[in-house]
Amino acid sequence: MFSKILIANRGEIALRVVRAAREMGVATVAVHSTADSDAMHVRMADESVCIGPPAGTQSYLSIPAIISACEITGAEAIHPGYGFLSENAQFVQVVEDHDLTFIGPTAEHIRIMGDKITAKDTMKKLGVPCVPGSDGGVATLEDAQRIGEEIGYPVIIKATAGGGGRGMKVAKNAAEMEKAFMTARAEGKSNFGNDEVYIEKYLTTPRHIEIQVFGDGKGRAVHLGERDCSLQRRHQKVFEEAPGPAISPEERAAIGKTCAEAVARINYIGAGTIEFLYENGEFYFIEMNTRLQVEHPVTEAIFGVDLVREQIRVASGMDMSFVQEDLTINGHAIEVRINAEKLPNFSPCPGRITQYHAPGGLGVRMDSALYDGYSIPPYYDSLIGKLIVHGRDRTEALARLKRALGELIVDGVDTTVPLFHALLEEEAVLSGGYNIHWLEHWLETNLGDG
Ligand code: MV4
Repeated sequence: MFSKILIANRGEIALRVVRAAREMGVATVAVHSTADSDAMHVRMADESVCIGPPAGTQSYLSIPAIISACEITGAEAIHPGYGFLSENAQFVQVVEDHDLTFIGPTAEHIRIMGDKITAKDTMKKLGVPCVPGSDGGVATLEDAQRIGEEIGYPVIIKATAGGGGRGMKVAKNAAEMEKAFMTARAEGKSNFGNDEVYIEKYLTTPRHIEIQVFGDGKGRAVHLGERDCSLQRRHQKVFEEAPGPAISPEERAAIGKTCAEAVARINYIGAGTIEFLYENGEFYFIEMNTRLQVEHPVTEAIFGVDLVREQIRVASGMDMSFVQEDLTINGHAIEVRINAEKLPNFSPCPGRITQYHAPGGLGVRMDSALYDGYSIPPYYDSLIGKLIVHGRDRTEALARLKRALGELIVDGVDTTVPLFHALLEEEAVLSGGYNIHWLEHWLETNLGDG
């Protein structure tokens, strides 16, 4: 096991990693920008290093600064959290070149899954069900039009370097193909320096279901069921739950086995998420995320495992602390993302927290780096906390969520808390009968958003 690890991140996820490491007897190094000198992750870690000015590009994304921080503190491994350098294959290469350990997958796995055509091709060969569409990239408009006719409209054109909703265009019919194809290519070129695109059948009313997988890098892997993350706004998740209200135990076991076997075959190491669209009882692979996700706590709640602890274990060469048969689901968990944002437009709302009180009690977990008097800097993501509730069933989890939201006090800035109070009055949320479009329609109707 490592003696000391460095956390190349900030906010609640940096705290999350400090907590896991401390329970394992592993010392932690926080890194921070000059804007984060007073941040909670700096206070809670064993030691800290200032790595640059406020801009993420000059601090949390600065590979030389982070490697230097490892060298001066003697940290042996780096946990990247999510975002920032967590899915940067070049960073992983540099980490390894300095004889440090990246707590996450290999550069090669990150590279494969970062290119969406390669990811899909890889998953297809591993037996994972994919959305029908082009076989690889589509180079010309003529090919795009032919494929449109073959698979039938509507279709979606996606940039291979995109993902998470960036660089996608829908063509509802043949007449829309030219514009959609050209725009997707142009956006791929300008946003990612890569104009390669692929085409899929456009699924009109799916749910976003993602399977949590975990590998030891030695050919063993498990799945930890699914999360339903369909409630999103502009590709930002706002409410996530596990298990998925639409997924049966038989479906979970089958897709979970497929995913676990797939990642075992490629010797995947660490936490991964295989994203699917789910429609009419079928799963369709769209992307794989090679990182710990923001919403990992709902999976931790229902399986009773510490995913960050497992990440650190396997990165140090140890085995996972469980096998598939040990992993059984207990109850239901829901996470809501508390953002410092002003409704109805979700505009960022940084500023000073005049009062903070975290909810507590049975089945309540608040992952946040807030404290009384803290000033939320304007330079980073607006996520300031995640409220995760766990109950014996979905009904209990919903009641607990409402109760916990009522206890939460975040004064001084606007937050997304009022949105959750309102959503908990909605039949579609209470019944779990939503899809990926439900929230955006609701926001338009109820807040005039969009
Ligand atoms: C799709 C789709 C419909 N059909 N692919 C958006 C994010 C990226 N991960 C994939 N996305 C989509 N891909 C096919 N073939 C609809 C979306 C999509 C979506 C997916 C998940 C959650 C929210 C979404 C909102 C709009 C569109």
